[in-house]
Amino acid sequence: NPKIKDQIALIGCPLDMGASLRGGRLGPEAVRLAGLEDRLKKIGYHVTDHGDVEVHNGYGHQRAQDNLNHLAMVKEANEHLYEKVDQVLDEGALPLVLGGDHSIAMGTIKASLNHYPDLGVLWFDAHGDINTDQTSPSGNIHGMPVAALMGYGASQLVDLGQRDHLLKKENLVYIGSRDLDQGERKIIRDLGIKVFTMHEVDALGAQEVIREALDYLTARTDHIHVSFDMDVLDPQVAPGTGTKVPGGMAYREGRLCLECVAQTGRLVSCEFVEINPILDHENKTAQTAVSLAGSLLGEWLI
Ligand code: EXY
Ligand code: MN
Ligand code: MN
Ligand code: MN
Repeated sequence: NPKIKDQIALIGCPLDMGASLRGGRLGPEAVRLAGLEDRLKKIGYHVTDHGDVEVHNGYGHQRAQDNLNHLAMVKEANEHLYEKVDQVLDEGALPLVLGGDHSIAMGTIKASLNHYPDLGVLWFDAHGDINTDQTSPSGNIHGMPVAALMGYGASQLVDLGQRDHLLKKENLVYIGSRDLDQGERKIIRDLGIKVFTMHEVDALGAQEVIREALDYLTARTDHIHVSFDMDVLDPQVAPGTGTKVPGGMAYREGRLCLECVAQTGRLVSCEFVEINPILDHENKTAQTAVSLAGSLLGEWLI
């Protein structure tokens, strides 16, 4: 049976220019202050905090003519993240990346694909993040990483990091979707991507959804990446995030799903994103991220 690596590399990517709201840049530090490193050490991992990758954020928000808002800043941060994640994977560690807005999944996942071309991705999110510059209603790049990882949309995003390995459409599973744009629905349908919306989580239960999702992925690959957008949780559980959508997952549903991923032993990389302390109450959302990172790394499994 596969086993999760015993070396964890924490990497912060304090970028928030992929979103409309500022504040996600404070996410990595909020998660550190909520005690992530000690929590993981208690489970028995060797944990190294690599600090934050170099990021340049601006202030305010500008809608770009080409519908790729703040492209230069988003691209630069992702290039730095790509290099860092690639390096820690070379060293044999499991990267746990802290965001930051969800555009940073481009850097993390491209580096993980460089090591595991057959990588399977579990995308926990209220959103699809599969817009292109052609379909995006906002121009915000945190709504585009999945498309870019599959080779769709702006070449400036598709060409970031390695170009040899794209994320395969059959190697992605969405969980918790409940706010998909019309263009995104069409892409998801046309590509036949596996998706468990909140409707399925409610109707089937989290246990059945994660079982089906993991059966589907583990039949295709031994290597799993978890991209966890805090807005997959209900806003009452995770108020500190920028694009809240009612009717999200309960804390215990999130925990159960992530523990089931841990049980497969196939996790090779992960990220917790869209943590915005400015919108939070007493760092509750960062604390929840710490607990869920514990679950994903098998905290309560014996
Ligand atoms: N689908 C909307 C857009 O593309 O603008 C909202 C995207 C929000 C993305 C958040 C991070 O998951
Ligand atoms: Mn630079
Ligand atoms: Mn997202
Ligand atoms: Mn989201």
